[in-house]
Amino acid sequence: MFDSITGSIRNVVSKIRHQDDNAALKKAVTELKKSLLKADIHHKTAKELVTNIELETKKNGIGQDSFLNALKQELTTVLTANGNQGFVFSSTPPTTILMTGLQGSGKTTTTGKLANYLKLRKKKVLVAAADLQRLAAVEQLKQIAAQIDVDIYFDDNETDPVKIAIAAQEKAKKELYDVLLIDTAGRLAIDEELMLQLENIKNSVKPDEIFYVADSLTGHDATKTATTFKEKIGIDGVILSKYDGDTKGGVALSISHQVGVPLRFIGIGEKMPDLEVFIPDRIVSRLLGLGDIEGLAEKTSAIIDEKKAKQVAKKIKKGQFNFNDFLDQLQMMSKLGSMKSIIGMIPGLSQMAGPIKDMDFENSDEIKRIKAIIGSMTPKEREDPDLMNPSRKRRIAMGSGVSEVQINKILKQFKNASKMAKKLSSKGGMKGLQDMMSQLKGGGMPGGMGGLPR
Ligand SMILES: Nc1nc2c(ncn2[C@@H]2O[C@H](COP(=O)(O)OP(=O)(O)O)[C@@H](O)[C@H]2O)c(=O)[nH]1
Ligand SMILES: [Mg+2]
Repeated sequence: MFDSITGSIRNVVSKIRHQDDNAALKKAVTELKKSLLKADIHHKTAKELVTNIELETKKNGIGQDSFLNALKQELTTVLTANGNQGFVFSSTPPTTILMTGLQGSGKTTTTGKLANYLKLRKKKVLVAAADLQRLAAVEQLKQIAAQIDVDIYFDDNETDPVKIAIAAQEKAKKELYDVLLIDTAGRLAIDEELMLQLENIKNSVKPDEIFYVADSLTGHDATKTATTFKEKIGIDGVILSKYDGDTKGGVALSISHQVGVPLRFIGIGEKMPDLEVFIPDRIVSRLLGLGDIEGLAEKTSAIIDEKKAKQVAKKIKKGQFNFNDFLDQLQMMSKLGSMKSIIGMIPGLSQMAGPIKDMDFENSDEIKRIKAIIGSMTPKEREDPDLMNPSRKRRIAMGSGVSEVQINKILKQFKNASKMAKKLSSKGGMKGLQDMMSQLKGGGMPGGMGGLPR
């Protein structure tokens, strides 16, 4: 996610030697500044950052360690604007969040992603369709809500978004929802009418927080429009959407420093799991190539059912891992989002991950094929992989529309996967995982629990 910035930082750090002189340090920070600017970090932020890093490094004696420490400290400072981090619940539920932003910035999608994020953390969430501007807006939110199985408030006969917001809040209070997310209308550019409408909604429902969804592909404009929204209606946080398409990536590092409100989440894809909470310490760790184990643990613990995971682990050890378990694993992986979003969180992995980066657990054709195949098996076959024989395979091929050759290939992959999972569970932990990943990288091998062929 921060690949290119992490790369340039690593490059600069590697050039600093123990007991280097001022000139060498100067050269390093100049190079750092250049790459930060190239990544679209705001020039004021870049300047402040390198000035402070230079000062701080000198204070502690020039060397790689002191440079790294200064880098860590100053990056954290720049990323930490005053205000809340992540999602904060009000002491008097429902926590009401107003979602704002320009048209097309990703408000509706992000409303769904946030609802999904909260639902996975066992919260009762209501979303409200208060964008009555665009014809299809309500329908879009309905579809998203159905997809993630979250309740929605809408009223096809109402034309006033303020009334929708008020009625949604009443419902949320009465029916004891933990969180209410209100999706609002955007415009192509900031205009008075839009601001007035948001102001009216704000005054009527008194949201706990107002989030501004900024499209990271608009580069420096994202910072500018967020500032205007802050001045006009007051915002408590920024969510940066479409970060997956942003090859430069620097906006994420300077937006909170420039706007003066924290960056709370980043959107890293079109699908519902593609949302990352933005916690400065963790991001700095990733920027320095040190991974984010804490973030990974948080993410997986919300998704992976621990009891089930233990059962599966037991089965694997006993060699009883079957197709039902395999399907379960696949489904769990699809909730985690793309592999890309996970890799940067594991120390050292982003450098060696190569081909598995683009793995997509939800949509790849391979996974669809696997699901079709398992869907065409009888319950007995799913329980007992050893039952497979040529005539059963022929029947499954007919049922699933997948060729026998491919079925053979996938069965072999399944065998490898359970073998590797067995190895992994006996080795345990990080070492096993890294072995698995390097094997994946090296031979294009399928495998691991839910680790899949490309
Ligand atoms: N790749 C990518 N696309 C996104 C992301 N967030 C939103 N989008 C897409 O951006 C487009 C506009 O999103 P939408 O939620 O309708 O914007 P709204 O007008 O602000 O409500 C849609 O096609 C979304 O799928 C993201 O984080 N990554
Ligand atoms: Mg919308």
